Amino acid sequence: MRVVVLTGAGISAESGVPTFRDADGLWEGHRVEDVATPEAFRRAPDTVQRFYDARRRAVALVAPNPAHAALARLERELGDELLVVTQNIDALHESAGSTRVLHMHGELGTALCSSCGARSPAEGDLIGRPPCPACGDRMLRPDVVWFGEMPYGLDRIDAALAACEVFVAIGTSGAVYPAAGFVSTAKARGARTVELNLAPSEITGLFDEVRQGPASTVVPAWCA
Ligand code: BJW
Repeated sequence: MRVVVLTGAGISAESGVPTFRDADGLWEGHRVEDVATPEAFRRAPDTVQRFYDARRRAVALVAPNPAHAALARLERELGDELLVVTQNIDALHESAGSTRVLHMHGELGTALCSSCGARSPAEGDLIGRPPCPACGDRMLRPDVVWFGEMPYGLDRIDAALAACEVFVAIGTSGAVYPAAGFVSTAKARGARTVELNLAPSEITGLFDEVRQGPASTVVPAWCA
């Protein structure tokens, strides 16, 4: 059975990683669209860098929860018939043992050189602006996808959506495109669509099946 799983911030919430748009979310008091942009980085690079450095330090201290573990087990059963497309920039899927993970909004663990495009490990803080190991420019930025930028891996995602029999969205609000459009793409190509979320999302009505509850409970139950 070919399965595409789309994950959002909700799957990492019970590991202690804040979501974006919930009441106690990361961007509370700000419109995400005003902060997560290349313009915001150009205006205040050190502030934005400090914010991602703090998040990198915070996710280094958290552990995967039973939802991440259930998806890793599912991969061991399905092999290359499963693709996890995550919008999350933490590495909790990998920590749980998943290997077929596509980070469409980038990763906290790498830095991107705005000058030459090379990626390098971002293990410590980047606020001191270390030079790019490939070209030497001090143009490193977080390797994340902000509004107005092209998400990673869209061709591979599109091919997987076209071929999948089941599409599952876990812990995502459906507020951000193109990820919010994947359910319609998968459905148009014949897949059964399932939403697993604590609460109704902006696109709940598009799914064939909806299961509500915390990811640490509903994901293992769905995978079983
Ligand atoms: C639980 C739980 C528990 C809580 N258990 N659940 C129409 C079509 C195409 C594009 C656009 C469009 N209209 C506008 C656009 C442009 C724009 C966009 O979407 N804007 C919106 C404001 C409408 N999109 C873009 O600019 C994207 N690029 C782009 O479109 O390129 C051109 C293109 C065109 C056409 C095709 C293809 C490409 C780029 C978007 C980049 C988003 N970047 C961010 C920041 C990344 C770095 C970082 O982490 O800081 O990504 S914003 C932020 O939102 C982050 C997330 O990945 C993303 C989604 O958030 P998510 O994961 O859904 O979190 P929340 O907080 O919103 O929801 C949490 C959910 O969990 C809730 O549902 C809770 O109920 C649930 N939950 N606890 C289970 N315990």
